[in-house]
Amino acid sequence: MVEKEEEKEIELTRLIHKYLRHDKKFPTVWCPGCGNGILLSALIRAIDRTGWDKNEIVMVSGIGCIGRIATYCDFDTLHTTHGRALTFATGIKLANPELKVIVVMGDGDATAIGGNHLIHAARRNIDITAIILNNSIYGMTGGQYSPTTDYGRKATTAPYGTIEHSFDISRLVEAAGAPFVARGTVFHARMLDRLIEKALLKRGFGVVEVISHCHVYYGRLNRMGSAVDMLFYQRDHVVQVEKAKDKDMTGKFTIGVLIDKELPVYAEEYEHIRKKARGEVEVIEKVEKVAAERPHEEL
Ligand SMILES: Cc1ncc(C[n+]2csc(CCOP(=O)(O)OP(=O)(O)O)c2C)c(N)n1
Ligand code: SF4
Repeated sequence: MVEKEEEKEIELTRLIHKYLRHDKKFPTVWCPGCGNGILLSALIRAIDRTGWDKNEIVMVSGIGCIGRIATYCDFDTLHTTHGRALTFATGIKLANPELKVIVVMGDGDATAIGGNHLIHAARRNIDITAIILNNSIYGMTGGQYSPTTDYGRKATTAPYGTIEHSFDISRLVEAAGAPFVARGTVFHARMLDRLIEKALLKRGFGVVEVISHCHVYYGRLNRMGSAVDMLFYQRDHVVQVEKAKDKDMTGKFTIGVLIDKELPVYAEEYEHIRKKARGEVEVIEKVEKVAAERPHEEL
């Protein structure tokens, strides 16, 4: 048992040294107990398992507490303007489709000011992984309600409870056309890294909605208790997607892989159009056809 614990610690130290700017940027700005740290560790575990070279990865984040994640990661990183992380990421991917582009956003960043970019990135099927940390509030700016704050819940801008109805982020991106959508929680930390790994390896726009907690604002204003109480809240309100059929889902949400399908990817289609415009496609298609018919001949 002790040996196992030691092994885990060694593994964690290895990941910290390999992937984080541990000697320059820590401690984080995050409040003790915030779910952001759990996401950070799940993310580096998932990245490590892909086997990707660090130099192939670009991490892009927006503004918000979770937006600071890019500061702590030792990849090529871009900490962009609020709501625009996906637009910067799209530019990077189109300029160099070989890069693995990971975008991390908060619920406010992704679905309020950046909502437009989110639905269009999903619709276009840009080959990017988008991780959306959903803590149901604007953490960084002091607890204003966001598009994911549940009806009736309190925020600093809704002291009597919000009268707006919340988005279901996963269903939103599914409806917009994303070929891979998963939802996890920071309570289910081990499952979370598996979901992120799947999204990273997915060809196309992969979205992972991560249900988390901001005990400092959302928790306090809505009397939900400590960070630990809020983690237990997540535990008690989820159903694994495979077990959700015929279950009463009132007040609950599903976790797991919600959508996984194949669709043409934007950067490849775009390259094809460029070749067509330059008159090169016909030639390439002809060469390929001849090669298939006469595999052993010199062309
Ligand atoms: C153009 C612009 N509008 C508004 C802001 C102020 N602002 C900074 S962070 C933030 C909300 C962050 O909330 P969320 O994306 O949910 O992330 P969290 O802090 O909860 O992790 C806002 C509105 C800004 N920085 N830039
Ligand atoms: S304000 Fe909320 S979201 Fe931001 S670091 Fe603190 S607990 Fe986390």
